[in-house]
Parts: sequence; structure tokens; C-alpha cells
Amino acid sequence: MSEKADIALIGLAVMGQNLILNMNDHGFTVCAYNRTTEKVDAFLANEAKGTKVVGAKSLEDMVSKLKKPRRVMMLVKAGQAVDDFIEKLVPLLEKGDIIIDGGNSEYHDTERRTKALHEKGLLFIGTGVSGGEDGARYGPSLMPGGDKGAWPHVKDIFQGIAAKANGEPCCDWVGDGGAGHFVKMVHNGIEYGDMQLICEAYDLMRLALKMDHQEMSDVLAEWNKGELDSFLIEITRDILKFKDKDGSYLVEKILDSAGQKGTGKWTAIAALEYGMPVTLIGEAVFARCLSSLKAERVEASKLLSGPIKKPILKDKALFLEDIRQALYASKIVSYAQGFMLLREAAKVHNWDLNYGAIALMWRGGCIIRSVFLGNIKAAFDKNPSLPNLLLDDFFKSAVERCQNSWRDVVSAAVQLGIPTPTFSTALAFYDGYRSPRLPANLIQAQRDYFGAHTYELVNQPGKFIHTNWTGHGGNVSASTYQA
Ligand code: 2AM
Repeated sequence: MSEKADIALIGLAVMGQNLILNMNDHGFTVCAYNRTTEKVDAFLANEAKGTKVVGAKSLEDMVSKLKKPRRVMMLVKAGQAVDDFIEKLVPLLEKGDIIIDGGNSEYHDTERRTKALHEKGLLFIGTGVSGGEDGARYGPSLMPGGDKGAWPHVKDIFQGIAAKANGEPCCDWVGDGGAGHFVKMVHNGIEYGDMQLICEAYDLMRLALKMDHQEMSDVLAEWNKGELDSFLIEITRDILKFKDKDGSYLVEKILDSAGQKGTGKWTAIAALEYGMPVTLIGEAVFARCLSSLKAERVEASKLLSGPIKKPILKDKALFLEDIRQALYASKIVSYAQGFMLLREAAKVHNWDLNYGAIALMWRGGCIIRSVFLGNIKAAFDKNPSLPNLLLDDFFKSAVERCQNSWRDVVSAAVQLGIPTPTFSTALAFYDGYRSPRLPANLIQAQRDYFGAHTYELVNQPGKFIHTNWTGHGGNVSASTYQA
């Protein structure tokens, strides 16, 4: 072989194969490898036939076919498989070579691997890859983080193959260590939220307005022309009107028990760990959990009754517009919460995150791609240290414009007994976030009463006081006293 390959890719499942073909289309020579090496031959003989892709029979063979510094990208199952390959690659590589993990790895693993490989003189990147099989083939959203020294060596390949939004690549350096995989995880959490929001709008149209499927699809088609323009609204428009072979709407035949692979749950866990109120994603994850209790719900439905008094609904067109505005306002809250989590994690891990660049990475290529992300990018471009999206003029006025409709929808849903967990939690968050005083003073008093945990006074912050609330039980505080 005369010309050496620009990059190696390990892992020939669909995502790996499609990324290779995408790189090939953009003029890069890729060396393909897979644990089960028969898959390499099959790939070269079929999907990669007629391309510049070369194959390798072993890791040694693969490494010998690469330009220096060597770039090796893995798209294998997250977890042990990644560590196993790293262990096998390390003795074959030289200082300055680059290992990239494009799988759905947990960000703590990426953090650990980046450090361990840095000590060996190797540069590690953990990159989020979003957009599914089609994205991988024709332009994914890529969120790379890890050892920044590696970035100049992979930038052209990554930005070359990434999706483009208004001509700009949906890929930029995210930050040190596990930052790339963390941002990908939050992306997936936001995806859970966006999906649940659309499901609640569908439920209201179906149950409150008794709309048929073509009508609902037409409404989403309209919504998709405005500020809600997004991939998820677009596919839901098509799903709703999709007919099965027997002429009935397929969506109604699908069991209402949602699956999950775990990245939404990871985001919710991270929110709890970092103490950030990312309530909408949390509710979206719990909504899937509740849905999966199908048999129990069916039983409960026979025993537990709903509201007896039905509210009088507005005119249908007006209520539909209310639903649209409730969805939009809730979505703004969800992204505001997602960026709060990013900001807090960045503080803890010392990641220098560029929030505008993250919005641009999500603007195209991935499942949450939308016009709305362009507005978020604009907000962070205007003020890179914006403390919260809700405080940006554009989003502040959007929420203020939508809030009457939003409140009407949540009230109507409550009165009708239709669950809208994400619409409702978003509104509760909005009202909490804009409250200068919350009832946490009473929580502090309760904690001090039963556990002597102490409290601070409004006019004396920093000074911790314990009160003997009952007149007996002593004046000890929690630091000296275990309840
Ligand atoms: P395989 O084709 O040999 O199974 C997606 O599952 C990709 O991850 C496939 O390329 C698969 O290789 C690889 N993979 C899964 N588990 C692996 C493991 N424990 N070690 C190496 N590769 C693995």
C-alpha cells in the first residue's frame, strides 16, 4: 500500500460503517477494523466497495497502515470493550498518537481515560456522536472533548464530516476530559424532554379536543413552520398520519410503554449530583417509567376515578394555539435547565465551555436539531456569560408572551385529569425561579426544630443559629448532636 490512511476506525456496526463512508466521501482514507475480522472483509466487499477504504486483519496491521500522529477512532460498545481496546492499543502506539472514543460512554469513564492516557503521552478524545445512522452517514453532530492537544489533528476530519447549519459545522471543541460526553449526555436528556413535551401536546389534542390523526398531523405541520420548527415536530407530523396496511393509524396500535437506554436517567442523576433543578428532564424520565407500569395502570384505571366536574374549554383554534405556546414556553425552560446543568458541571470540572458553540453543535445533525437552537446560539453570542437563558431578552419576552396560554393549558389539563408532567413542572420551575422568596424558611425552621440543623436569619446571613423551639431538649445543634 503506497498511501497511508488518515485515520483508523474500529467497530463495524452501522454507526461505524456509516462514519467511515462519510469520511471517505470527504476525501479521507480510512482503515477499518473490527474484533470479528470477517466483518472487515464483508464491509470491503459490500458497503465500502469502490471506495478508498482499506481493511486491517489485526490491530498491529491497522497501526502500521496509519499516518503519524496516528489517529484511531473506536465505535464499539460503551464500557469494558473501550477499556479492552485501549489496553491493546497502548503498546502499539507512540507518544503523541490519538485515541478517539465515539461511543456513548459515561463521562466519568472519559475523564478517567483522558487522564490515564495523558500520563502515557497519548492523547484521548471522547466524542459525542449524534444523529443516528443517517447522521453518521451524511453529517452527524459531533461533540469532542478530552485532551485539547489532539484537536488540531482531528479538527479537519471532524468538521469535514459533521452536519452544517447555515454553512457552519455542527462540531467544535467542547472542553477538557469528559466534557464532550457530558454535553452529549445532556443533549440526550433534552431529547427526552422534547419528546415528552410533544407527547403531552398530542394527548391534549387527542383527549381534550378529540382531534383525529390527520388533523393533528396538519397542526404539527403548521407548528413546524414557526418557532417550533424542529426534527422531532417534523417526524411526529409524519408518524401521526402514518397508516398501517389495514388503513388504520399505526401509532394507536403501539403499546404505550416507553423504553429507555439510560442517558436520560444519567442526566437526571447528574442533575441531582450537581444540585441543579433540571426538573423537566427528570419528569420526562419518570413519565417513561410510569408508562412502563402498563399492567398496573390498567388495573388502577378500574379503581381510581378522575375529575367529575369538567371545565368548559375555549374555542378549539384558541386552545390549540394555547397548547403551542405552552409547548414553546416549556421547551425554553427545559433548555434553560439543561444549560444550568452544563454551567454547574463546568464549574466543578474546570471545563471552559462555550455555550454558543454547544447550541450550534446541536443546531443540525442531531435529534434535537431545531431553529430554536439558532436563537440560543444568538443569546450566548450576545452575552457569553449569560447566567440563565430565561434572562435573555428574546427568551424572556417569549415566555412572557406565552405565559397566559401556558397557565390556561396546565389548569385545563389539571381539571380534565390529563397528565402533563413536563408542561406543569416547567411552569412550577418558572414560578419558583422568578420568586424572590420561597417557603424554604419554613424548611429551615422544621430542620432546626427536629434535628437542630440550625438556620440563618435574613438580616444575618452566614451566622448559624439554633433555637430551642419546645422549651425542653436542650440548646445543642446538629454539629454536636445526632438526632
Ligand atoms: P463485534 O462485531 O466483534 O461484535 C458494536 O457492538 C461494535 O462493538 C461491534 O463492532 C462489536 O464487535 C464491538 N464490540 C462489542 N463488544 C465488544 C467487546 N467486548 N470487545 C470488542 N468489541 C466489542
